[in-house]
Amino acid sequence: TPIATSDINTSSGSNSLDVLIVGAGFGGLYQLHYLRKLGFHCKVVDNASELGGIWYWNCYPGARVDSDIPLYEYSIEDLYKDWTWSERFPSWSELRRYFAYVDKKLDLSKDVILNTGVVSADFDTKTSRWNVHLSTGETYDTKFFVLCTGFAAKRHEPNFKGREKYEGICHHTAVYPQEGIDVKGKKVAVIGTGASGVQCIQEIGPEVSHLTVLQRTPNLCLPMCQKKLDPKTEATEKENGNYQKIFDYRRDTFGGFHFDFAKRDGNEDTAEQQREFYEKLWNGGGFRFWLATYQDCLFDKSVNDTAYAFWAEKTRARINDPVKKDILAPLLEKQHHTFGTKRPSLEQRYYEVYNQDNVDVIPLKETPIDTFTEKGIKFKDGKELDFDIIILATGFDSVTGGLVQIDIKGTDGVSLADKWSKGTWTNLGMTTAGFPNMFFLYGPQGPTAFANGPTIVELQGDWIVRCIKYVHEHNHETIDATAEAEALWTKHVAELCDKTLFPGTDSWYMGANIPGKPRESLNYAGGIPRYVRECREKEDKGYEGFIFD
Ligand code: N01
Repeated sequence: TPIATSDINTSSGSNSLDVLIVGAGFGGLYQLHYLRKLGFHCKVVDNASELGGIWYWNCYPGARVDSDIPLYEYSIEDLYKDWTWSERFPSWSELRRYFAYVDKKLDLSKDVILNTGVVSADFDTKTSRWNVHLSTGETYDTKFFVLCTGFAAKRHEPNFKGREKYEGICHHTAVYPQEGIDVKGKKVAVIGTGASGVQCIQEIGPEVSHLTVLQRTPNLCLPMCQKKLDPKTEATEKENGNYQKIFDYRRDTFGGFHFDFAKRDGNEDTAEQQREFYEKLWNGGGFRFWLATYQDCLFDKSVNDTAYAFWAEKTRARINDPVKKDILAPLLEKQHHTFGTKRPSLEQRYYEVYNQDNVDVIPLKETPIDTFTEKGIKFKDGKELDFDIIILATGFDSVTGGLVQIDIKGTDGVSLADKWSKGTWTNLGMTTAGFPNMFFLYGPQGPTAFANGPTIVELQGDWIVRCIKYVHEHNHETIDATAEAEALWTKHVAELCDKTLFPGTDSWYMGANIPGKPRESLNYAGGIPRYVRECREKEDKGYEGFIFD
């Protein structure tokens, strides 16, 4: 809810702002809307040529969200009451239309600078303001600097040998051409089977002449159970107040969804009861099998094993070829990782695609890539395959990458990239010491990747808005995290994660997908209610763990 509407604009000059926000996705636009309501003079800067953040860039075939409606939208009544979704899990194009609708309703675009990157920023200790340098050559000075870059703003393109030799079409899913690529009748390779790879593979499999999937690790995909939505039912749900109830409830669940972990351990149930429970979760679709399962599934390997075994049995039954079965859905004895410690993707017809004669899968751990060639890819076993198109679904330098790729220098001139080069340090997952008046949301050491985006974006967004208001109303020049507080927070985040099974798996959650990146818990594993409580406590104590100037 808006806090006040008084005119408290303190900036002067056309390139002088109260708040410069980076990123025009869910997070940045939320900041813009509420800070502007308070009277702050704000601008959002984004590289893209439309609003939507991640949904602008990730327009690869089949891209769609993995949170069900109405979770994946703002909980602002003015917005949800007049918007109708067509599918339970909307596609990227419908999400883009949603952003255009939000823009129109909230009149956002007039304060968004598109087609423009933030290249660098430095804090001027004399004026206590940030100088923010844009790709256009312009510089803005701003009192507050809020980074809403999301967790996937920097794509990861592995350094494949010979990549420059390849003469065919090659794109990463996160910069897929906006106009698409005609894959019909083409020989296509997809490298990577994370969420992006899975969606792309199931979409293009039926269209291409031949598809070769290069899989390093199997994705433990769950059934999406997609369905068309009925506009009349949606309208009734809103009238009955059910949307509002869901939005309220999502703030009280571990992951910001409209379901939560069961309040019992796996071994409290008999094998038969477990099976019945798993069936129910499985048939409910979405992330239920992951985030509404036994409360100890991501802590206790023996319970996790029962979930994995159930998953493998269900999945193997859908794959005809015994070799593909073992590559895509290995039995428990040969599992690559525990269930849920890499993000499971939601799939619609993913496994059936591999039953088509024109679809092959190559297990890269057994048959590694040697080099890209002019026409395709050569493998270490000597096999060479030609492709018209190679799609890199190889993921992101997640969570921290989008922040440190901007050259941000704090009070002592040290860059954020240098500060975090051996490990990430934050206070409450929204600030970092030595970078006054700088905030980030949906970033490191917050619930980020364990949470539904819009839920956490609103919760962190509200905290940041209130904090900026507090600094302003108390006539402070700056707020900065103390080194002690961020050391404690960083330790707390690591301890929470260490109790889980996550550290045992190489995943982007742990920074383990990027060569040389520190291995650490990039996300807060205590769940949203606890996180919000901890942030609120500091706030209620007059921002304990922060210093003001
Ligand atoms: O990226 P990923 P993503 N050689 O890192 C493989 C969100 N998202 O873009 O697992 C060969 O998950 C890598 O292999 P391995 C969502 O949170 C959401 O798919 O590291 N392969 C893996 O298979 C998601 O989790 C949605 O062994 C290499 C793949 O590339 C996150 O974004 C849709 C390789 C990368 O998978 C990231 O998903 C899309 C190499 N050198 C994304 N390097 C929805 O909501 C990496 N790989 C639906």
